[in-house]
Amino acid sequence: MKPLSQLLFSAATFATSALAATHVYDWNVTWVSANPTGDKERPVIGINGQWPLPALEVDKGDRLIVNLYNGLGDQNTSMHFHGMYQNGTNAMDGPNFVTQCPIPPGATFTYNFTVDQNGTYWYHAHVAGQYPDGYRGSFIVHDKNAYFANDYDEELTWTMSDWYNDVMDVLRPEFLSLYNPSGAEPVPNNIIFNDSQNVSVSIKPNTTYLIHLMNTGALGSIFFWIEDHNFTVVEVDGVYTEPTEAQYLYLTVAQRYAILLTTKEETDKNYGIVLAFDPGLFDVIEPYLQMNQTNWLEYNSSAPHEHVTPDFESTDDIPALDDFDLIPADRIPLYPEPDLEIVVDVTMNNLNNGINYAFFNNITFTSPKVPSLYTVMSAPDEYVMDSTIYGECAHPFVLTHMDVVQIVINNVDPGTHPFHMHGHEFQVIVKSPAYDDDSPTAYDPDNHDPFPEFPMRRDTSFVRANGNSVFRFVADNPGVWIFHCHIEWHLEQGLALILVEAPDKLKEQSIPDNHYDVCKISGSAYVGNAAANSTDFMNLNGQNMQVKDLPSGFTARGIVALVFSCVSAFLGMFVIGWYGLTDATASEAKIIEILEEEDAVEEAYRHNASVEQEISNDRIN
Ligand SMILES: *[C@@H]1O[C@H](CO)[C@@H](O)[C@H](O)[C@H]1NC(C)=O
Ligand SMILES: *[C@@H]1O[C@H](CO)[C@@H](O)[C@H](O)[C@H]1NC(C)=O
Ligand SMILES: *[C@@H]1O[C@H](CO)[C@@H](O)[C@H](O)[C@H]1NC(C)=O
Ligand SMILES: *[C@@H]1O[C@H](CO)[C@@H](O)[C@H](O)[C@H]1NC(C)=O
Ligand SMILES: *[C@@H]1O[C@H](CO)[C@@H](O)[C@H](O)[C@H]1NC(C)=O
Ligand SMILES: *[C@@H]1O[C@H](CO)[C@@H](O)[C@H](O)[C@H]1NC(C)=O
Ligand SMILES: *[C@@H]1O[C@H](CO)[C@@H](O)[C@H](O)[C@H]1NC(C)=O
Ligand SMILES: *[C@@H]1O[C@H](CO)[C@@H](O)[C@H](O)[C@H]1NC(C)=O
Ligand SMILES: *[C@@H]1O[C@H](CO)[C@@H](O)[C@H](O)[C@H]1NC(C)=O
Ligand SMILES: *[C@@H]1O[C@H](CO)[C@@H](O)[C@H](O)[C@H]1NC(C)=O
Ligand SMILES: *[C@@H]1O[C@H](CO)[C@@H](O)[C@H](O)[C@H]1NC(C)=O
Ligand SMILES: *[C@@H]1O[C@H](CO)[C@@H](O)[C@H](O)[C@H]1NC(C)=O
Ligand SMILES: [Cu+2]
Repeated sequence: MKPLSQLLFSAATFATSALAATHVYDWNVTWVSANPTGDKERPVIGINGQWPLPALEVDKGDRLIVNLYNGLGDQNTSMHFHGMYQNGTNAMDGPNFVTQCPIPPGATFTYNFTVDQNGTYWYHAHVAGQYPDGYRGSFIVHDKNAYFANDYDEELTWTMSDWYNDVMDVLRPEFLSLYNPSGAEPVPNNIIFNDSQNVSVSIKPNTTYLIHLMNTGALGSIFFWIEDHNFTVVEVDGVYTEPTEAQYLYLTVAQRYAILLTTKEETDKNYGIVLAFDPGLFDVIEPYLQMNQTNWLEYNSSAPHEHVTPDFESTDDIPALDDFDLIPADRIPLYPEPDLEIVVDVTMNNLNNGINYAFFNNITFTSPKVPSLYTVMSAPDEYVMDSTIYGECAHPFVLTHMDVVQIVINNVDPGTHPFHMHGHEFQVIVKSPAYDDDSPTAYDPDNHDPFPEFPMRRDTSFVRANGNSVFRFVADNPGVWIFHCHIEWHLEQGLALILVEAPDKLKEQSIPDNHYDVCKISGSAYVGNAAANSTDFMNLNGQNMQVKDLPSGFTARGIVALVFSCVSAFLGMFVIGWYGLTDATASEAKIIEILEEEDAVEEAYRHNASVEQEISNDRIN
């Protein structure tokens, strides 16, 4: 028998009432090493010396307390519990400079909230492109009252993700660079299943499994299916759906599904669990990139494990379930006509430093000096409803409590963008097809398909190339919520805005001292407006602004030409800049400054060649 002290203190989980438990985790976040693909051992971000990261599992109603110690040494960090509404606990949401200060090395930040939701979630860093370094894990909320609670025997969690052989500290500066003016995203090296590959999942015959699926990747959308097995979708992003049979699913990064799968009665054969990248997300398909990956539903370990070769001409032919057709099990009808409509155009373009950025209505998200939640907390009541104080380039929209809000997204970009809203799920009431590059099509309020009667709701929904989408939700959760593209590269490029929801009500919430302590340690301001002015909230002098625009007419190709001409001039091969670049601009000065370092010349040549290659690929696509 264990001594009493151990019985009391060894378990991190203890019941606080007959119903709800409190789970306390002390997580030490450090660099460890891993090689999930067999390709390359690389640094990854682990927890308590381990990677893959722990799978979080709680029951609905439980409290979760994570004491997060930043043991990385060289990077700030944070944690976001993706899909949690953080209703009443906005301070626990995680994004840096939105609801908290970055957690510097050596500091501990405590996340503490109750979970009153169902289903399939995940957790990941929300700072400086960090989560693709492996800093993400699954988070499952069990619900014994689920309508399908008695329809399954066992429960499984399968994650899927793209995988890079290089760390973000290498990839990020190469991506956000003058030498990558087209903004071509780094293409992953591989695809992984449950942080591994070629996994055999040993299952029992004639058994029904509830399987939680999630794409925890940075960029790649993934088609998912199981050879010769159909299944029933019962949940998307934490929202129960009416049971819907499916054969193929499509998961963008950050999307989740829960399915019921009944295994066969015979055990003579194993079946492939197949993951296939959507090539549409990648600018170039490097020859080394394996586009699909087989794992096995293993009925019999001594039967063969055969690789499945998807027999589709192209991924366009994969008849994946359209989530737009799903009906939420609670049958919440279409929300009424909106009180507030936010219309945003999505574009990508270069700014004056030659770097390619992403924009909502010409604004690329630029962090305020003070986390916006702390601006709400420190501002006098008469200012909180004025979006000015949150900073122009944090792109704030102030919402009134209980308003019906409609977000219209017009994608004036040839890429697919999976948009994620913190603090809510939203109804997806329009999801247009893709359009050609020469005819991006905006949502037309006077000419659209009828809205669904019971629209599907989720927290991450993608907008197709050059298409549009309309989301609706009720502003019933006071908080500052970031709304952003979940492709981590695009978030780094600034494809985000903030919803400052009912700041007058939000002021009733409190911020633990520990959170402000972290600001003090990291040297971040935590009172005042976006410019950290706490004496005059309407004075935004000194706020962080986005980089200036390029001179008009300047294009990505122009920058390539400029870099090329500078390199050539440097080498003495007098070449005049193309595209009429007679005006020596700040970016040219910058290029020259960079090129003054001799090593950079060779580097520039290499990049220049690959950029031109990518640009021509862009044109072909
Ligand atoms: C975190 O882990 C590192 C590496 O194992 C160790 O040096 C450090 O003392 C740990 N810190 C805490 C607070 O647990
Ligand atoms: C998985 O199988 C593929 C194809 O056989 C192989 O290339 C890859 O190295 C395997 N991955 C691991 C982690 O063993
Ligand atoms: C961490 O955050 C602080 C406060 O914003 C900032 O000054 C510092 O540069 C950041 N450190 C890194 C390594 O990004
Ligand atoms: C977590 O939050 C609850 C509710 O606000 C509070 O009572 C409790 O003391 C907090 N625990 C920690 C460790 O911060
Ligand atoms: C897959 O990963 C989850 C954690 O996310 C773990 O619980 C499960 O056991 C793993 N399954 C297999 C088959 O490796
Ligand atoms: C499979 O399960 C069903 C229902 O649980 C049962 O009726 C049937 O006999 C089982 N079949 C076999 C081969 O065990
Ligand atoms: C799965 O569903 C498809 C489409 O409805 C059907 O053609 C196929 O036969 C089904 N497969 C199995 C194994 O039930
Ligand atoms: C969560 O589960 C409860 C049953 O436990 C259900 O009534 C509710 O509708 C579910 N929520 C969603 C968003 O599906
Ligand atoms: C699957 O991978 C193979 C080998 O890389 C490739 O030839 C095939 O086109 C891929 N199919 C799909 C649908 O991804
Ligand atoms: C964005 O900038 C373009 C070009 O300067 C302009 O035509 C357009 O109206 C701007 N859009 C918004 C929403 O401000
Ligand atoms: C937040 O809590 C309030 C009060 O209980 C409730 O009315 C509202 O629906 C909740 N919002 C979300 C997004 O959970
Ligand atoms: C804040 O605003 C006041 C009044 O406009 C101004 O005098 C002061 O310099 C500002 N402080 C900062 C830090 O910008
Ligand atoms: Cu995007």
